[in-house]
Amino acid sequence: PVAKYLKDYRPAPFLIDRVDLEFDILDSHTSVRARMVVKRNPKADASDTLQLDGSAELVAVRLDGEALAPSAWTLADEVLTLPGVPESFILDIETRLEPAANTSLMGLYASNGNLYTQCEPEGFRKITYYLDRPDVMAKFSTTLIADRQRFPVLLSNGNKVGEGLTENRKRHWVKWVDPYRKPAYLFAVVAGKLSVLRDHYTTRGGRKVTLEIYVAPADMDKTAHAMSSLKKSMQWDEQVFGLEYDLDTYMIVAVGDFNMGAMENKGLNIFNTKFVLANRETATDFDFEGVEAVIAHEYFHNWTGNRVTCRDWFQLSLKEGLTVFRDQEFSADMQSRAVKRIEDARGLRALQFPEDAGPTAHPVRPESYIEMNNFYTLTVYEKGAEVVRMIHTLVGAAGFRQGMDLYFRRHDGQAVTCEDFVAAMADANHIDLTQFKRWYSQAGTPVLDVSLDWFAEGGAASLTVRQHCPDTPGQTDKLPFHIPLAVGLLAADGSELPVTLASDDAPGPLTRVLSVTEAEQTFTFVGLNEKPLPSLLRNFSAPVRLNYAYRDEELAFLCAHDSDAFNRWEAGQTLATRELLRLYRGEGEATLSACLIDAFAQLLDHADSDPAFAALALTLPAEVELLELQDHADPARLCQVREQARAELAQALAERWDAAWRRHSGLAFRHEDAGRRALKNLALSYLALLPGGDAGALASQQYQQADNMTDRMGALAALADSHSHARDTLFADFAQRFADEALVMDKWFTLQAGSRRQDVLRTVTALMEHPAFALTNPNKVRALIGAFGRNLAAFHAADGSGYRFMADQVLAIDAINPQVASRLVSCFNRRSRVEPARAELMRVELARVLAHDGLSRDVYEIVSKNLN
Ligand code: B3K
Ligand code: ZN
Repeated sequence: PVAKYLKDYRPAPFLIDRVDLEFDILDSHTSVRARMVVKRNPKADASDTLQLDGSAELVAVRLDGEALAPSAWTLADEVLTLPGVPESFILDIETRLEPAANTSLMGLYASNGNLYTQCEPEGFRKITYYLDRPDVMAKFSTTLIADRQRFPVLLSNGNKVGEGLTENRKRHWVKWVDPYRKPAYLFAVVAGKLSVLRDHYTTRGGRKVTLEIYVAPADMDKTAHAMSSLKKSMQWDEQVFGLEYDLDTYMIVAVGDFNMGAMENKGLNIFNTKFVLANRETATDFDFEGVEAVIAHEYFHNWTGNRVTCRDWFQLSLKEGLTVFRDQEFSADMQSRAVKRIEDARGLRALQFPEDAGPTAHPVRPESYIEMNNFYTLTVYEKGAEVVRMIHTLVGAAGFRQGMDLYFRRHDGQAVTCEDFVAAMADANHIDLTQFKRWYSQAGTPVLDVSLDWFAEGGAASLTVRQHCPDTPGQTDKLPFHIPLAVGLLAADGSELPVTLASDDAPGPLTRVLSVTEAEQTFTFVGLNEKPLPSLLRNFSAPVRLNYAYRDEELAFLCAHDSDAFNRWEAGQTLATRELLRLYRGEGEATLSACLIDAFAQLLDHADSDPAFAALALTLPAEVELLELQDHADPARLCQVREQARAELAQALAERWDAAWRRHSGLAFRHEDAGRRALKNLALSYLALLPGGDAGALASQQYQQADNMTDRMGALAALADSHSHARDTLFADFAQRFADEALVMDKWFTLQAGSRRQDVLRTVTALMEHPAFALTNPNKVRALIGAFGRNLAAFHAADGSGYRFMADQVLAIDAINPQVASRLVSCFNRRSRVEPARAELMRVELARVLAHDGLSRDVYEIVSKNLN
């Protein structure tokens, strides 16, 4: 397999102005006719050889109406070459597809008898031969013809312009026209038997939009939340960014077989059922939040992605980083801003930081790829969003809006680069973001080492900040980043002191954003009557690791008093991390310090004022985060130490947990009580660790009385690690109760695959035979096998059984769906973190995978980087 490079980008030699597609859907196959209006690209080097991407079965090629003899073209390596073509011409291509045999879920595929497409990034070439690259933007029309009974619903992008019956009246046709130019990756069709929830939204400008959510008939009772999320998103984008919807119909289709979360096809979003279907009996609070966020994300893409798209796939973060930032802000406005920020930062640190430190580390704008599907990463999405957020922090909300306005004024209807986005932000705000752009080109997580010197005589404190960024594959000796560092200063009584620089003529703000641009830099704060305690990187103002030599008591103080909620949470986490690593290394007492237990006791005593925050603050750092902080780690021991610490906290605070559980139990369901449910379920999970406690009874009681999935799952989760009779009863009841709910069964699989029990591998192997499991369905694979890969204790079993199992599954799934397989194999990426004996067992399994005949490009790319 060969890599493609950003530096090799050239404009396409030809452009496609229009494409008219006809899908003839038959029992045995689908035949596709594409008529394209092609012309030479005046902005590219002249050429009379047209090369189209494609891997579908080619039936016929006609140029300006003339059938081309097979000698007039060549087809090799998924490229159709037509030499000696005129300046402009009409090309007709006919292909034959077998959607029922397409298990990759890219291009046109079947799910449950219906047909769906997925084209981003390079799936359109599985449908026809085309210039399958995002800078070729054409106007599309689509005609679908199919049996009326089997495919009553026929959808494509844009507006429906006609429909009718065929001569024998058994089949019908529908024609769609999309008035907006778009790259092929935004193309979509759906055909099948679906029910629809319909509603309306009138835009600020007065456009009446029909909103439609298409699902399997049995799922109609789970569509209301998605619809209300869509309306909220439409309104929010008008209010915050002045952006309105631009077609008369907005359609969302839910499908159970889908490679990722959802897809923003113009006017016709296709979603994983997981991010559409939700009602109180089947979905947890977390699921509800996820549906709202993903609906918003795809809707926001209509402007950031579709109206303005990417020049090439290296620019993916142009649309993804920006759109994630937008959906994060939307969610922050819909719920608690501080809680949302903590959740996002926690996710970034637990998942993206390891990626940035591992063998597949890459910049937000990658420089090369073998398989583009491998680059829909946490770095491109989540770190990309952090990069956009830093610009927002540097220019402020109003400046950011001006930058967005300028971006759309300049680039509406175009395919552009990350540079273009940054230029709009810089120009609108008259600032220089040249150095800032290193965030797009340099991989790795920068580390800030910060110290404070106090000068009592002058009432001044100077903060020295040193930054460095570790080497990553192919990148060494990185240049300093431009880092917005938000800082506050606390007095001994917990009050906030103004952050005043010597150059200020009045007292400064209580939170000040410092621009750190050099490898080492000192900032001096003046006008202080006492030595302040610094609160650093407030609200997680940059995606960096920060070191400051706080004393434990200082962390406990920040945890109790910082006005910045993020840093209150952060201080508790830092304290806990220290304790866990100390226990892991066997330093000092073999029990938790009183300082940590007191800090947790205080958090718990004040929990009811913001239970959602408290639930986050009272959760110990994840095992994956701890793994990153330890060389030659023994994952089993890390897990054991964390469990031991949880057991200690359970005992030390037993009465408080019990009281918290009781205070928040037995309430009638209200969505807005999600925080209380989170706290209650956390309390239950601690109570379950008390030796001789009655957690089994409490959990059973909660399970039986639950009027919502969050509580039912909370009860089940609390018992997942135990060997009790109550556990077996509840798990069996759950499986029976929800046997027909695919998404709920996924939860049941995940809980068992994530269990601490010794027999987890045996359980997972047995569950692969369960009637609700299917290796061909990505949700099932992620729920069971993916969850096992995230179960550090089981995956890293000392005998290598976890590694062997995962490698076997990767190979089995690669033959079905390479995208899913390559995500799974990433659980081997932290090999360099673990102790040598395990690392060697991992290497052996990776080598076995790499040696496998017919390995996909997707898995090859990840594994070969891993073995380098
Ligand atoms: N743009 C799609 C992702 C496509 C992934 C292809 N492997 C979903 C999203 O980010 O909105
Ligand atoms: Zn996206």
